Amino acid sequence: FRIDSGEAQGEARDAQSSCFAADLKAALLSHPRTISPKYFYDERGSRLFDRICELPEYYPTRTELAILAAHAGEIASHMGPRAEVVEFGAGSLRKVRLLLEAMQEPARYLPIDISGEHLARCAAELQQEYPGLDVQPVVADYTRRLLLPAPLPGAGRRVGFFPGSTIGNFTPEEARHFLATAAQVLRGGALLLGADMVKDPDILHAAYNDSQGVTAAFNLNLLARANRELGTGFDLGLFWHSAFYNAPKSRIEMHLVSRKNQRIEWDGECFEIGEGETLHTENSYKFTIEGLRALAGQAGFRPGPVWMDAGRRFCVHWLHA
Ligand code: AVJ
Repeated sequence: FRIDSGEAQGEARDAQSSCFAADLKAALLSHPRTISPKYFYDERGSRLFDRICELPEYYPTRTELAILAAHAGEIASHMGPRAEVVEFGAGSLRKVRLLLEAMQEPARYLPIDISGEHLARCAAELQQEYPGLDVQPVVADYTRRLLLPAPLPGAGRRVGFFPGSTIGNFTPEEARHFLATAAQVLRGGALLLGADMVKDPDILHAAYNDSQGVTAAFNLNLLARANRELGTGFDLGLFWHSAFYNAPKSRIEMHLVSRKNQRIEWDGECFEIGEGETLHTENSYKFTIEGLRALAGQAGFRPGPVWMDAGRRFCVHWLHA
């Protein structure tokens, strides 16, 4: 699973495309129609997500960065000397850099990501900046299985890093499953987990319905990507972006809503979508401190300190594995 050749990357990409085709087909045939948000992140989707993080309405990224910057020293002291950082998803070099700057002799950095090209770029960039750090990218879908290299001889704690409230994309059952797997591979170490908090729905609504329409473009990119990679012929003008807060489930839901009755012919099959019917593209769960600690506890972690911003918008948890 190491990146070692262009060929391996090509294979990984092809494998991803065929999963996308199968999952999209299954989504179109099911009711309700649901597809994993992991398919947002092709090259263009990753760029759109970077733009979301800069939006005035999208507070999570800058809030988490501020929390990490304010408490990096304390967090690093929990990590201890020669720690190894395992990052789930590799989109946030800025975040891990804040940790590495504060850590005492970081030993190794293992970013795990599904997108081989993005990962290779990020890893190479970081390796240049930290010549003494052992940077080993791992191309894998960390929601499926976690295979990590053995700890380095003489290494300190193995600390997982899962920032950005990506945990919010999982259903509670999926989150428990992911956390239980993470607890196993991090045993003896810890997980540093960033999570978006339950708050005024108006603030949440604005964050997922930005005035520049970048989130709408990000959502619609799922169909654009399908057109590019799978040859589905979706007319993007026939769908609108919908994002709303489902309070009983403490989650933002994103959907693509069909503006009219339409028929999609693809791969020798015909799919009908009625006016107002949706493709559910993302859940983004919001957490309370106690709710997240309980979830982590059920997965085998012992809850530790929690850092927050003054507005209690975002939280970063230290969880003992
Ligand atoms: C990357 C899953 C944390 O849920 O806020 C941003 C993705 N979707 N705007 C989030 C996202 C729409 C983001 N996560």
